[in-house]
Amino acid sequence: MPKEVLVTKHPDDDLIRTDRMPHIWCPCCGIGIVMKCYIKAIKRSGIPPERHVVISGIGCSSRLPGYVNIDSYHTTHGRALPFAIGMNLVKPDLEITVIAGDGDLVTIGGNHFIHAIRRNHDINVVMINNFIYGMTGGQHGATTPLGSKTSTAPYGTIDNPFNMPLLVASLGAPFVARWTTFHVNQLVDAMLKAMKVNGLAFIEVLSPCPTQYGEDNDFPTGLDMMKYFKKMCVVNHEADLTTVDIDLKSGKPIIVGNFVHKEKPSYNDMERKLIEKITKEMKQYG
Ligand SMILES: Cc1ncc(C[n+]2csc(CCOP(=O)(O)OP(=O)(O)O)c2C)c(N)n1
Ligand code: SF4
Repeated sequence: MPKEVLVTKHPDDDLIRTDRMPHIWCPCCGIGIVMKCYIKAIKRSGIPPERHVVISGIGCSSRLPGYVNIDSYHTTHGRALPFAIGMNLVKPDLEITVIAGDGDLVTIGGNHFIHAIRRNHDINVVMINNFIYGMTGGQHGATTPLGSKTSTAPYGTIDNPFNMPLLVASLGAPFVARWTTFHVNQLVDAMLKAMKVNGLAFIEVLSPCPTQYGEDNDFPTGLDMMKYFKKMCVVNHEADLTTVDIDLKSGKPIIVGNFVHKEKPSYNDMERKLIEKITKEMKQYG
């Protein structure tokens, strides 16, 4: 009879801060799946872990960097991008990924977000869209689907949400994708593509928050939302982005895919060129 082998170590333990466990996330929350995908992407990227940096703001999603065993920064609510931009300008060789919640990134942090995309800073941005402010009690934000019941809209929201892929593509980002926590392989692949992009790469990841969103909106468990993603998602990399808004009430399919993948000079490229030009001109004038 083969001898029983007791496994005491998980293959990803080297990239997890196991001393921080147990984590804070609720059972069936999708954030842990995103973390697993990010760790896989780091391992497959060919870039050594010491060159990866992960930065977040504040929220349930923003706790993710605290559990990954690489250099990580848990900053202030909505301000992960200013930290990331500063780091990218000073240390352009680092592979910087911002992972944050939808509330953090585009509700309070919306202004930083649009300008970071416009200038095309070389940063990977993963937005975990659980449709709600999870950590603080289920208030609605800029990505909450119309008609959702929330703690601040008990009769249903009347605010139109952002169509994130359309918004980001319209600002010129060279990489724009949307996946869900159901699409783990596609999400790892999108993260790997994002790491290779020269400029701002954006991935929206739809993720269950059974505690603050699902319970009041017909997805009482995380599994209910995962089943919904499985049933309703349609992969269309060529989708017309004006049509990919999310409506969880009407039976409209959720369009997922790698929608934009193009080359474009990053802010660092433009700055380098400018410095070269000015240096040349200054030399001419002695
Ligand atoms: C300047 C500031 N405003 C408000 C808060 C309170 N706050 C902390 S987390 C959070 C919401 C986080 O929501 P989201 O980014 O969607 O992440 P989730 O918890 O859903 O993952 C808020 C409003 C804060 N910490 N700082
Ligand atoms: S409140 Fe929602 S987002 Fe936060 S840990 Fe719980 S399930 Fe996840």
